[in-house]
Amino acid sequence: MSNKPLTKNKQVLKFVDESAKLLNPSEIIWIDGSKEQLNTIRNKCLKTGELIELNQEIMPGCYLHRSAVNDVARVEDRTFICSEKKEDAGPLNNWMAPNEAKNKLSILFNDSMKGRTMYVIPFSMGIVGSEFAKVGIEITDSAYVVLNMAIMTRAGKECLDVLGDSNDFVRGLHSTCTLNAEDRYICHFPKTNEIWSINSGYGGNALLGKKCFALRIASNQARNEGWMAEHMVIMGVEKPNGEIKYFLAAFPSQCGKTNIAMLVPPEKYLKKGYKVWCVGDDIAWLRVGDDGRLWAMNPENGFFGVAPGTSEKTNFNAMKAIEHDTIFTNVVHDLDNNTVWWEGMGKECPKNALNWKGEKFDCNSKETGAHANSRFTTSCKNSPAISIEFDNPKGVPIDAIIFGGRRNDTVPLVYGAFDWDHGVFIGSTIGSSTTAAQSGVVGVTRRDPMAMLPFIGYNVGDYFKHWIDMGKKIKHQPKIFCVNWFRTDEHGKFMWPGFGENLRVLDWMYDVCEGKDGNVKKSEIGLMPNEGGLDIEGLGLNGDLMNKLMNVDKKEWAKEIEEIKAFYTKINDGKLPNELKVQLDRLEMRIKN
Ligand code: GTP
Ligand code: SPV
Ligand code: MN
Repeated sequence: MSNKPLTKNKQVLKFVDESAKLLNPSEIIWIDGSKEQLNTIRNKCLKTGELIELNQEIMPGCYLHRSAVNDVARVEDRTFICSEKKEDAGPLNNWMAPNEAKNKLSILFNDSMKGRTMYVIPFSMGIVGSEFAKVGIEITDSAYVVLNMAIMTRAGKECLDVLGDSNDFVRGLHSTCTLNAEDRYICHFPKTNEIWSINSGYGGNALLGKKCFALRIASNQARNEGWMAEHMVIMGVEKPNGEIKYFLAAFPSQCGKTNIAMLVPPEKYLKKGYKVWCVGDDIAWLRVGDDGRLWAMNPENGFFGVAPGTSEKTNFNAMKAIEHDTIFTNVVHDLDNNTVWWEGMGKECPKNALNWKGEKFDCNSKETGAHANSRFTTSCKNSPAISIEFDNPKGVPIDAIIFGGRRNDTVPLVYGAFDWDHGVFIGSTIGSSTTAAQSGVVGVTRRDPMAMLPFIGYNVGDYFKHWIDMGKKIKHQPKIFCVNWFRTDEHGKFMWPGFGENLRVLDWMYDVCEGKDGNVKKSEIGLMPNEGGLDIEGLGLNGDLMNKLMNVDKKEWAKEIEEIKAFYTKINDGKLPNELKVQLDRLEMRIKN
């Protein structure tokens, strides 16, 4: 039942032929992007049980998927950068020699699609045919991956049309094979723009356009071509006068990117006329424009958002977006009305339901019903707050870059960098508590530079250097800030209300970008809001709590500096830019004085 190739491009045909020889599928389906074809594939999934049709009256176009129980998150320990030289992968990546990886994985890929359909997905990261977009082709045996890629990227025949005869496309080879976790590998070949992923069907392991291409491979391309690929939100903050400034925010996985990208202003701000627009919630490709500003575009077309904690209160726009045409993965299945549920949804726990594994769910059970890394896949266009610039191939000009992490101590609610290099230093040293987005221990603090620890596709020292060098090329540099929504009191409770109220912090930044220096004072670690600079009216936060939120504790910072030193030592194989060493020395001096 194979369909005809959708291109005459010899390189593409060669890639597909060679893959088919290795994988030995029973049929080959080229994804043209049409509704009809996706419908056929969806119907097939309903028959095989890969998808469960949800209540089409309440949630039209919505489906539930359960992944294998051993396959629920990215696997950083099985993710490899296969550069020719080990040094080029650097100290923070797993490395395998390209030949070794290919030999090892070829054995696993061999015949792995026997009796299965091989799908060929042509897709574009960025607006199809635009100057800043890049084409990829993912070969996969997972219909679930096809349906997700059709939401997360711009997929279909037109991507091949714009590719023409060109050999400039990323080759992604993916097979769920046996889902054996011991033979799970996510390998990247930066030199040849290839990705080989086997034995996982989940998220960033399998939707190859996302972390594998748009960050790990693209960070290499970006470095070579003079741009940047970052794990960042792109959002517009509109003031009551109608002016919009665009911000980037880099937070590690499960630290609030989707939430801030879709932020709903608090009542008081809404009334004044503030609006927030989402351009992207996870990945940003950044370039310097002819105007000397930094421009950002979202290479993705959908949101692959964390479900637990998403409610009308925390993320109204996401709740709206997922009302229709959405795939839910590993959430609770409410059998009474055939809908979905998760912890923190703000709705009563369903009495008659199945947990993420498909077992009877008891609301009193200690285990959560939805997996902590359960997700929804939905089109960006579904969000009521999507920016009108979303389809602008040039993207948007950036005024501020925000770094952040999940820290229960040390790091205050907000501070700003003195200048670009100081901002790069702050980004390079971000620490964050690990979450369920990656397999491994949850809740330990680790350095996650620029929220890119698992995504920098080359040597981290070179990556920092690239950040410093880019700063020199940007005539009108964005201001750089650091935030921490997660500081806790002595009872372990978050002190800052977060979510919509984060707009208050963004508003302070906005004014700093406008040069309103009256709102700013200097501290040992950077610029901070002065008395009254940050609007906390109506939050019920007393002065004492605010002091705790903003406090720079010298003892904690002395410890922080030691941790940064240890981290820098780990990456210092002569590659750590001197600019960052200087910044560390300066911070140490300021804290000691
Ligand atoms: P990835 O998709 O993994 O890259 O994650 P993300 O950075 O988009 O994280 P997301 O916005 O999905 O948030 C993850 C978790 O953080 C959710 O459980 C949210 O409820 C919670 N969260 C987000 N923003 C805030 C905040 O301002 N304060 C607090 N306390 N929690 C937050
Ligand atoms: C993340 O973990 O940062 C995600 C989800 O956005 S995944 O697609 O699995 O990478
Ligand atoms: Mn992410």
